[in-house]
Amino acid sequence: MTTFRTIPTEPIEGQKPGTSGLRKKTAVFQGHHYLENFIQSIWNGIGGVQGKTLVLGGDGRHFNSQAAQVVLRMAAASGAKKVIVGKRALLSTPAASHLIRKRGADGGIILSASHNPGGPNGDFGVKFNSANGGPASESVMARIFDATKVVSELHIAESQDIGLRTLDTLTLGDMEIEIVDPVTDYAALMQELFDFDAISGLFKSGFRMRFDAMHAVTGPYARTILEEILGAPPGTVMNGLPLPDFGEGHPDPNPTWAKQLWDEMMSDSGPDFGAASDGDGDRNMIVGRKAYVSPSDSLAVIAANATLVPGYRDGLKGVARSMPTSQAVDRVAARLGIDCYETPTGWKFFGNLLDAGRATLCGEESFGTGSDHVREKDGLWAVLFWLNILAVKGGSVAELLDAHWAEYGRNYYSRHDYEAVDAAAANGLMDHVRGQLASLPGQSFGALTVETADEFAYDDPVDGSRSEGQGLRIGFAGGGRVVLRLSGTGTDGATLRVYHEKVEEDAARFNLDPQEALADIIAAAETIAGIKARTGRDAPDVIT
Ligand code: VG1
Ligand code: CO
Repeated sequence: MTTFRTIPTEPIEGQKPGTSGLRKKTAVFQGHHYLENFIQSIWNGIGGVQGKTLVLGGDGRHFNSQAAQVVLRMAAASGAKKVIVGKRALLSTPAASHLIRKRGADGGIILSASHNPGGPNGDFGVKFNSANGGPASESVMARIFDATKVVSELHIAESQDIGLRTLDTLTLGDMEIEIVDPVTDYAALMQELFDFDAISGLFKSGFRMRFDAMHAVTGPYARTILEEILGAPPGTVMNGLPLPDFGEGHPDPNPTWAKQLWDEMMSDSGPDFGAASDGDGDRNMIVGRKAYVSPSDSLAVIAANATLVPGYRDGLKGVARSMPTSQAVDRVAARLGIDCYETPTGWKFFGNLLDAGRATLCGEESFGTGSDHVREKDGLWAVLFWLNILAVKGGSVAELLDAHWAEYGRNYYSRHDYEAVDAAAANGLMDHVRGQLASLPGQSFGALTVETADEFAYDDPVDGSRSEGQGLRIGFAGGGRVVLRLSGTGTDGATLRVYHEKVEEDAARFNLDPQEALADIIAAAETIAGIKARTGRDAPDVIT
């Protein structure tokens, strides 16, 4: 007999979800009632889970299993009908999104702090997704946050070990727990969308690839799909074993943190194609031999070539990108004669556009690309998209990029991150720039003249909701831009993100180092924002 308890609790300050769920230091999540308070507040914020079916999984980081047990015990105590959980409580974020949709579940909990480091000294996180499979909207998250401020009791089944290591169906009180293989349904979906014969033919022809799973959740997915189903040689997947601390790494697929892969790809004898994915499997980095594909360009190339891929043969309904993402995809959309939406940062803003059939592809400059096949960004999906395009078109990644720029022009792009900056200094910097917005248009910085300057606000065309304060943007004559915003996923002080973009139409200048090509934009950002003086930093911590 399962015993349920009602335990009094007190609200804990600061449980405000950010860009993607609630992220805190692991030790904070492990603190007294911290996780329990937040989970109870999710239930309370969404009107309870009585009779509902939920999906549950996580990226395998430290505290994943223990937290999954707590979620199950709290779902049972609040009357949930069923929880579908990945074996060992593992599910990548896109696989969880797919499972919610496929099973018609009412929502899901994803235990992940995504690209943030894990382990006892790292970060932990909890995301809540709605019945459409996507991150809950701002208004739902606001109700959950409100619930954290008044939570007074916790409902939980008494402590016990719920075995999640075998594919079984269990019960906890009246609640059913169905344990599923995390990979099977996701792999089947990929097989529906992509030409697996063409991709396996590519591998048979001797095409060499390296996929860096960064010791995070995509290891098992990549091994099954790339090596077992598509026949890529064993060893194609590196760092494929998920580890609770990601092997002491930072599971963020970019040139800085996927250094081992990067070095291999930048050598003359490197593989033909490289890719990496993040902690929870929703991000991707694409890189060819000596050819880095910026995420913004990746989105544009995918959009331009989408009809080569079976799942997208009928064309795109529209595309969407987050505001700081480069405008490379806008040019493709214009050529295709389809709509291009500009949304605030964070995948939750794409949900309505995807649900309403207004956009087929979405992307963010932060290594996120996805489509209407799920309601999250999807790392392996993007990798398979590139493989499918290369298999059909032939040629190298570098050639594909060159051909794309020759057709559309190149949007040089770079993001500079200043991490763990003093929060007051970071807010001061934003205020300083905000104060100049009205007077910037018409001013010149070197050869650049400001045309527009504003603080981005988004009016959702589907539900009419308005989201304000979504980043400061300064537009220059000729299409260059600087965007500044503060991160909503960091857990140390503030992280300042400065996004730079410049449009190049001269083919003789398509192969510059982006930092060089953007030098005048970067200098203008420094002059306007006083970044060095205000952050006390000489250079960004991470450049992508
Ligand atoms: C960052 C990225 C944003 C992304 C978010 C979640 O947010 O900039 O584009 O959607 O992370 O990605 P922020 O607020 O720190 O800039 V994931 O893969 O970490 O869930
Ligand atoms: Co992620």
